[in-house]
Amino acid sequence: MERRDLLRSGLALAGASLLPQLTRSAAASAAREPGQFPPGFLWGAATAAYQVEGAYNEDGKGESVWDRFVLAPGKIKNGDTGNVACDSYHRYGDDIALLRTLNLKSYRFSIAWTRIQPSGTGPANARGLDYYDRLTDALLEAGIRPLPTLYHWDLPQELEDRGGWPNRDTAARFADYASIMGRRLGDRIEHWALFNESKAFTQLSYWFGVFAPGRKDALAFLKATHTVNLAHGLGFRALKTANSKLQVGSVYDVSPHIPASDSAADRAAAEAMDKLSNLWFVVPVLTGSYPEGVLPAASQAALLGMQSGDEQTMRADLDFVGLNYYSLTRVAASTQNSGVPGLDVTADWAVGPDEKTDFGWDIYPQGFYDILKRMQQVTGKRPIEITENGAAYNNKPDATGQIHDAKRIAYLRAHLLSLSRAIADGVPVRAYHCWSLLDNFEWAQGYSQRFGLTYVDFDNHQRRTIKESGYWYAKVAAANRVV
Ligand code: IFM
Repeated sequence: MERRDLLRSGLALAGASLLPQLTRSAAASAAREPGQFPPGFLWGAATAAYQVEGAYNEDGKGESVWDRFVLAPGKIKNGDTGNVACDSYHRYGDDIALLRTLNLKSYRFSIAWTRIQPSGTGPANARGLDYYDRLTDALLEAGIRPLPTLYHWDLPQELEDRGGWPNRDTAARFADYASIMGRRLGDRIEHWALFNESKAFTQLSYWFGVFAPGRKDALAFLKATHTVNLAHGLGFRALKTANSKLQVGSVYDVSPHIPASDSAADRAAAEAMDKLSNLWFVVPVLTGSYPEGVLPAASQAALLGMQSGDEQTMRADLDFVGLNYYSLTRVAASTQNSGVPGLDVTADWAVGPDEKTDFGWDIYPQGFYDILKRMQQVTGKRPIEITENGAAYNNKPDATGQIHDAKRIAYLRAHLLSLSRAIADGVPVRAYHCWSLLDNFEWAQGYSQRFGLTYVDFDNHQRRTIKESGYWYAKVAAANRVV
């Protein structure tokens, strides 16, 4: 049997037979102890290409919007870049060894589009494909399920130069890229996520201008949201055409939206922002239409650049849904013009009375339970994977080199208890991925915010040291319950 056939048959055992069983057991979860997870629950960790890979210009990789953005003065704390990051491009073997030490069975990573199509169009770059081929094979050999995300924010710069996500043609380009990946890795990777956090990157990149490419243009933002929804439908079908057995989902960042006060204006603002943030991507993809009550009905189609047939194009009957949860969002009506017609609001993760992480985000584990129950009303019986959850704490090694991060353990413990309650109450969650396996490049914050279960010494050859939280999480994964 050839090595690839061997891996493929391994996948049939590791993925295809395991996960349906998880879905069944999650549904039949009734009488479990608090903090106990269903048999077969999948424990994992997550990273993303630009945040960990480095090797920004190696092996034919093209320039992405983040490669360009980090060079602009004042955009990234301390002038940091992802040029080297955790050097996972060369050290993916070390990362897989870490996953094994942590008893994890699922690795969520992302694929850098610019390694595959350096300019975002045209033929595939063989050396880029080879990298993800090696990573995939090494994960499968280690008994770890690969869960790639096709788009974690690193748009090819040439596509941005042609208009970026506000240009609806970008949806078709994304589908071409998805097709290349499905054809190359679909024989070994069963589960695929299309996008990471469509809400975060469209808002931050095109509306607020703090993420690459740094545009502050509310109308461009609205168009970007629609192109991304079209790309979901097209990308979904591209993967299914490449291999009809693929299980295709997407990852949504969700958060309960709480009015900052009981005033009617704040309550209306919270309701509208909830729809724009929690529902604006998943609802159109599942139903073909946008939530009402955000944009003025008469101008919505024009604002989004909708064309006849788009309702069908963006629809995709996702096989699973990925949810990321970090904090709650407090929303207030604002007198400032946001640029989005009918939506003058402020929304923040760091203004409540709750204890904060080092990033300043409110710690609110109950919100994890609440938002899972709420999203289940939209996603129905579809299996859910928690694709990210975690906290930034910036503990440094002590004199003996150990990293004591008790606050991260407390954060994870409280959130896992909430999650186990949601599962016991019928939310069909089959997997949890901690953000992140490694301290990494935290976008506009550079390396100043550490989310890792593993400490990375960026001044010392990216040396990795598992933190106390990592060893604790390894015990949770082995016991399948909160310890
Ligand atoms: O680091 C990010 C990740 O890229 C997307 N989700 C939130 C994380 C923490 O900010």
